[in-house]
Parts: sequence; structure tokens; C-alpha cells
Amino acid sequence: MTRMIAPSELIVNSDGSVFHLHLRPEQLARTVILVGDPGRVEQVASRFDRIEHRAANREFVTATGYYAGKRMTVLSTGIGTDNIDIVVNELDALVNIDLRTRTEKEEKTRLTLVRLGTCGAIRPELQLGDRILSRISVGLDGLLNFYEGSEAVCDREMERAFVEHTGWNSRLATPYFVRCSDYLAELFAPDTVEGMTASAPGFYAPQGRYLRLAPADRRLNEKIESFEYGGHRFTNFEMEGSALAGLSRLMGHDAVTICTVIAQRVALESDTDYRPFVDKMIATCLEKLAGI
Ligand code: R1P
Ligand code: URA
Repeated sequence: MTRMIAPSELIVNSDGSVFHLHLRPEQLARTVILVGDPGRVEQVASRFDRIEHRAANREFVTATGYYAGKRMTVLSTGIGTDNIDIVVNELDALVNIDLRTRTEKEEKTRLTLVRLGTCGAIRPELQLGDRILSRISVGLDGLLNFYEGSEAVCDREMERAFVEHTGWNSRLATPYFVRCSDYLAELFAPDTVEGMTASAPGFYAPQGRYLRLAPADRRLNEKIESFEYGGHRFTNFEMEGSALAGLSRLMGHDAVTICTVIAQRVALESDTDYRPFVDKMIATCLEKLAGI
């Protein structure tokens, strides 16, 4: 029997748009660039030949237009995997749920979701301005664990090895290891450094930073840095990639996260003038996406 999704579970605004993103199905392209910073939306959209739709609600700012003849949407997610939960569910609802009948569509649409963000590098050879593609995203945030079937898209062996290596504190969420889309990884490989990225549920102690409050485990970053499994080692920290990779795998979308390094955690350096590096990352990724 067809399951009808109640108005409290999938909230649709009176203009037919989804609750947080304020988008209607026809206002979304199949290729979506996700950025954390709402200000970065214009940095991407200013490169479009033409913009056909704009929307803004809270931190979710959107522009849909054309780049080199290809229809694309750029959308800001704000910070954190909790926002990614909202964004990916509502993007999926826009293409895979009939918002009028509130039922799942038989024929599914596969979205291409490319996150262009910023990150902190934890390997000495990585430099400010480098671009890291998260081949594996490691969720320290716990979001994916709320979804049925998440084990099937996660590497449980790697998780076990990591939990053992770090002596993982059981008061924290169970970490999950998810791979990005192989197809998108191949597409962007020539312009990026391939890495394994920890997605943290915060910027300070969750990434090992110590201002006035010390992290519960002061050696956790050291243990993250020394972890090695199947030739993979951690390269960087950011805050959204794990949920994006995991939810996309569960829903059948292609997703990848690429981030520009703006903090070098080993050399203890940062760059607040990173805009030109992000600009280059945007230009390169748009060109690649226009070709697919
Ligand atoms: C923290 O400063 C924010 O920057 C990174 C992190 O993931 C977090 O969202 O990405 P964005 O530059 O895309 O926001
Ligand atoms: N974004 C993060 O999440 N961490 C950093 O160190 C830099 C950017």
C-alpha cells in the first residue's frame, strides 16, 4: 500500500515549497553545489551565465541558473550535519516525493551533490590553499546512526579499528565511515588531493582545539592523526561531509565533499584571506560539472 507522508512529517509551505529551503520542485536543478557560507552562494552564482530563480530562508540561500549551458543550483547549508539532515532530506523530497499526493515517486531521480567548503589540514605536507577531496568521510557527529540501514553504507571494520585505536570515549557518538561517490571522486581527482576527512560536531574541542576549555581527551587529535587503515590516513577536519556522504548513499544520490585548506593544524597556521583559493576551487569544479 502506498504510504502517505503526513503534513507534520514533511512540511510544505502554502506556495508549494519545502519548509526550510523554500524551493518548489521546478526550481531545483539535478546538479547541486552545496556551500556552508551563505555568502559563498553569490561567489558561485556570479559565474552563472543566467539565473532563473533565487530563494532565501534562514541560512538556506539558493540560486538556480546555467553555467556553460548546464542547469545548476547553488545552495548554502550553514554549519553542521544537523543542517545537512534538513538540506538532503528536503532536496530528496523535491525530486523523489510527490508533494501534492505526499507519496514517494516510483521512478527515482539521482541528484549530483557537490559540497565546496573549507577545512583544517592535519598532515604536515598539506598547505594552506590545497584542495582536499574526502574519499572517505568519518562522522564524529552521530547523525547517520539515527537512520535505519546506515550500517549497510558504512565500513564497520574500519570503524572497529578506529574505536580500538583511539580508545573511543563511549560518551561520544559512535563514529561512522562512509565513502563518497566513486564517479565524482574520479571526476575531480586530477584537481584535488584525495583524503580521509573527519566531520566534527563542532569547531573547537570536537576538532581538538583548546581555548579556555580543554578537550575531554587532549590526545584525541594525535590518535586521529596516527590512525591508518588499508592505506587510508586522516587528512582534514570539517563539519558536514559525513552526513552528506551517508544520507546520499542511503537515498541513492551521488555526493562528494571538496574543501580548501584554511587552517594548518600541524604548523599552527591559518589564512583568513582564503577567498581567492575558494574562487579557484569554484571555477575548476564548475568547469568539471559542466562537462558531465
Ligand atoms: C567552520 O568554519 C565551517 O567551515 C567549514 C566547516 O565544515 C564549517 O561549516 O565549511 P564551510 O566553509 O563550507 O562552511
Ligand atoms: N573548517 C573547519 O571545520 N575546521 C577548520 O579547521 C577550518 C575550517
